[in-house]
Amino acid sequence: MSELVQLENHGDIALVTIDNFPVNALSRGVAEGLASALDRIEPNVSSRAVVIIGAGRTFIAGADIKELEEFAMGRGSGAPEMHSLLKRIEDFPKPIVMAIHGTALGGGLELAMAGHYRVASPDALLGQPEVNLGIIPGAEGTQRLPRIVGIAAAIDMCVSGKPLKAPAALELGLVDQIIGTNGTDLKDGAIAFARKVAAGPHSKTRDHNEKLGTPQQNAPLYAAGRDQAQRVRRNQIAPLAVIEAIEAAATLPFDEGCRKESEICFRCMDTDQCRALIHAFFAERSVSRVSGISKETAPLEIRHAALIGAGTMGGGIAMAFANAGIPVLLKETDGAALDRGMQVIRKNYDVSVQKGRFTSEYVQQRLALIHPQTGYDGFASADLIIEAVFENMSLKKQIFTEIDKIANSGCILATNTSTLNIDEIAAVTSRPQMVIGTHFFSPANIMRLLEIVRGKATGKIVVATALALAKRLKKVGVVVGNCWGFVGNRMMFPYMREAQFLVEEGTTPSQVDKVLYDFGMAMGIFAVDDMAGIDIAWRVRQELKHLVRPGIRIPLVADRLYDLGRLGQKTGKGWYSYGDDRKAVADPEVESLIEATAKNAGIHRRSIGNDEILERCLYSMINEGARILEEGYAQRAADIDVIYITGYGYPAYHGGPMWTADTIGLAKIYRRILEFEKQHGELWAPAPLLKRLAESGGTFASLETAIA
Ligand code: 3H9
Repeated sequence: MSELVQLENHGDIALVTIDNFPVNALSRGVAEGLASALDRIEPNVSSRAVVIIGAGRTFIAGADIKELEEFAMGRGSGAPEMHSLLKRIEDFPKPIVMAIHGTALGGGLELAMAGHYRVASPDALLGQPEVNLGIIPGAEGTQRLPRIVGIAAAIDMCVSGKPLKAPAALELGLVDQIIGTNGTDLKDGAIAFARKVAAGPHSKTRDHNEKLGTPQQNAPLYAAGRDQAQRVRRNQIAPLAVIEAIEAAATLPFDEGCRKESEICFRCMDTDQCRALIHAFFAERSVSRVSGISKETAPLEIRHAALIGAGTMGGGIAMAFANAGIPVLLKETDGAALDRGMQVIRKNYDVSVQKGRFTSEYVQQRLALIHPQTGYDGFASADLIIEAVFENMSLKKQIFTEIDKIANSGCILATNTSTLNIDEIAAVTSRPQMVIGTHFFSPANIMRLLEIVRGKATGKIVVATALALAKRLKKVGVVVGNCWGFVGNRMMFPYMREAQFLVEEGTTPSQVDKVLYDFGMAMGIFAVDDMAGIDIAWRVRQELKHLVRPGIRIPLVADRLYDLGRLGQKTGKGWYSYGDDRKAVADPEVESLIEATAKNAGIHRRSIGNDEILERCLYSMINEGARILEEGYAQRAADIDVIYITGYGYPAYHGGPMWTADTIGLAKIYRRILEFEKQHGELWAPAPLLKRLAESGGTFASLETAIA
């Protein structure tokens, strides 16, 4: 018997336990173990029914994604052949009860649906999240799920990838009974359930065709599904492909439908989107492995936090803490600013209630955790103080000098700077080892990224605490080194620079934004600038002026917009104009301004194609990413990818900028950068690391450096 699958007899019930830490992934070994357990149970006359359950915290969280990755990358044979195992389960002469706790996802739910009954603990989650990996359910899920829940619910589950909670699954017939509401243990309850059904007849899911609907009934469901796929998963292949497979369930006999599903699944697996999404899955999980921080580095406990600044960032951060149940003091300089900040917080919570995200009771509890104040009362007992005022070094230094005196000796002092030097800020305190950068992204209560900036003196425990805090706030913490703009904004700078040069040279903000949006960015860069505020970027430029070398070309139009008071969405005008509906509309005034500015500067204007726009925006970013990696400010290329996917709206199905670069081919990018260098000068000098990798046939993914 395999170590991954154990078999015990509980009287007349055979109990099969899958034990493949940490999430009981349905690997080759698990599939083989299950088959051999069934081989032993079948001839055993004293076993009348079977319960299959997961050890540890979950049922089966899906196929082993490592095996899928090997296959998608052309290195292995992939997930185990599941069809014969599923057939064996469904045709088994004794009833099989699947006992689900934690998650039954992907192949886990597919296996469960081949069983004759499913019981679940009240908090179990059941879903087909394969689209998140760029594939479709490949173990007969698209054929069994519609037979159990109907076409509409199957489309919704497979296109959204969102799991159902056990009570909703019960309503749809995906679960037969919930066990545990009265304190019964799932295993005991499932065994009792199996005993009850042991004598009766048990049917096969594949034989249930009654929920499959008629072509007339289904046509609008497929159309709505395709619409949903294009809306929520723009540009992606798998969500549309999964509808094709579900259509096959309704039109073909079961076995033929399964063959069609396999064909579609293999087609999806052989796409750049699938490879990129699998990369993104593992990348997000690898960021918590930080060089020099071992599992033994125990984080400090954050029981009380304090925040300075109740503006857009401070307010969002306060909400993130309150949502995680951490009480937070929120300080502003005067009552009016504090009231404004609290009003925004209340308004944001009201919107969440209107959208059904939170209940009013939940919101009241969260608001009670935020304590608005104009002084430093209570700061002495905070475990963490975060400064979130605007980007001005002298103001930040003044605040850190003050809080260093008030805070207790074990308190971490963090700055929410997006660009400034952490070491310079830490140097004004008596505890540089306790100072760290926590760069939140706006809106901070929503955006998942937390860039954790490690200064020269920042202690390991402080870094470990920031990583643990990110998890608690339901964010993805990525540790980066202390350089200008850190990782995200440092790469954003050349990206924005090229976008602006492109408009000066002849294109328009709308054309640039459309190219970026069509590539998959959540928003075009000019639309982002308008949302963030033209004044915010202007302020950063003022702090940066001393770093700009004389004679180097700099973008000119953004400063003109600032001078004209076109500060973006907040003033109704920026790169675009905005009406009440906040929709960006191209503005002839901006186009004239761009033309006049270019003329004054002697810039020759020409027609620019979409390929050049995309290449200059992406490659400038990638080139900077290569410098960051080489200088050790990011530990691995995947960290940069996670930063861009979770904080900058980069499409996960392109894997992040460094993964995109590997996919395009570094040699090709290097050659193009050399051409840009010839045309535009030294700003396009290729990063030495890019040159080296391009010449040696290497990739960013194969590198791993230590944080500076
Ligand atoms: C599929 O099933 C295809 C079939 O249709 C076709 C079959 C033929 N495989 O996320 P966490 C690892 S596609 C391998 O930090 P959480 C993960 O890398 C699959 N490894 O925990 C991490 O490792 P490490 C469909 C997996 O509590 C550790 O487990 N299923 C898998 O925050 C802990 O993970 C999915 O897409 C896996 N399937 O969240 C579900 N899953 O510690 C994917 C996890 O070394 N998984 N690992 O970094 C998840 O959504 C979350 O992991 C889960 C737990 C919700 C389960």
